Amino acid sequence: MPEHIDRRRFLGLGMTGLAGAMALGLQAPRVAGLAGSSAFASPAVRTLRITDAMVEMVDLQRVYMWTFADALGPRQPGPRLSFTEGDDVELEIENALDQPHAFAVAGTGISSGAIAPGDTAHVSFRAPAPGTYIYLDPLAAPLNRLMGLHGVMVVLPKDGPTPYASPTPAVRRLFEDLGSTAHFPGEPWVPERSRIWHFHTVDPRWNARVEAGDDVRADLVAADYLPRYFLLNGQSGYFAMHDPATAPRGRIGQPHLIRLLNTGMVAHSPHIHGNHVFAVAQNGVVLPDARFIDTWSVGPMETVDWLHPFIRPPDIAGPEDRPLREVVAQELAYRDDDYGIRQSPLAYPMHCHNEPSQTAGGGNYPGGLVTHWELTGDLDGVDFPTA
Ligand SMILES: [Cu+2]
Repeated sequence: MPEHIDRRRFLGLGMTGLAGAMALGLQAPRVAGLAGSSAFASPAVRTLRITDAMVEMVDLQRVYMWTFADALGPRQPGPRLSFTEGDDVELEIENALDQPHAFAVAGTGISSGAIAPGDTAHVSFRAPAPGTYIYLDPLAAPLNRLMGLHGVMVVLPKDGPTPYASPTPAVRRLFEDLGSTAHFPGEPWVPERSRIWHFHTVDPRWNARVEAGDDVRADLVAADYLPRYFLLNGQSGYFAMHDPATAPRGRIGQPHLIRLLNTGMVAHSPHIHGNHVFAVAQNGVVLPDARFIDTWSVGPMETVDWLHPFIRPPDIAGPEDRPLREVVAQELAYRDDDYGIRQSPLAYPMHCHNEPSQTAGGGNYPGGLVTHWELTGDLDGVDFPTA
């Protein structure tokens, strides 16, 4: 009987996993981005179990999925792996399912090869160049990945002002300018201010076939795929939007890195409001320029890193020599008395411009791939008042 993952929980863990996380003192919703994953710091041996789970979608439908589990239990997506460049990593991969599976890191030579049902493989590697990686089961592509066998691996450099070991001059300049120039007043980027936006799709017709024990042909899945759920870090709609581990949050002058990746079957066009961002790396390559954009296509199995500058939103009119808490004091003081909805802190959406992805279950809006970022205070360190 597969474990049940309650889609609505912040942690996205099964009940056992949730209790386990609490026992370990981990507060996943609070330790966001890289800080969250450092709880599993390298270079210890780490076991990933390839298993199954019933995963609750945003409309309460339960979908059979495959997943990588660790000591905290199964989750969607799999556990985040975080290393420093040059770390010696040792993984044990257990295959608890009934057909061959594998572990590989896309874009690298790291692979377990096929693991027979019930077997365990050992994978040793040295953490590759700093960047954002997708790990997955590459067998029966794209079926095993779409069934849920995927996760994120982040590698950080040993030091330096950027997330990369060998940044291009433009990207190095961008990060060096943060907190040290008139156009980016405030603080430099620090690794703790990072988020991951992991996109995925679910077509439950295929999951049901696999659950029923059918021998599903991967080429048929690719030819007849109709996504019904769109996930962001394993969640959708309200739950993706309000998970502090997903939504960047800070004052003006506290830049964030956002690592976007797509393990689903359709391309996404994430669009961010309030600030433009800089695209600094794509598919493992640090970009030669730092393009200032507000939307960017992320196709299946692609990655892109965004530097979100957290500047004062240029769309807010008013004297620039006065703090926002004075310029928009009336707006920040607004509170809807019927619903208790506040306008402070300022929140700006990120949604996907491929509109069907904003829905769930064939039309429920806004139940799809959507989140936001929050601006909590001014450059001088004073938080906005809340009504
Ligand atoms: Cu938009």
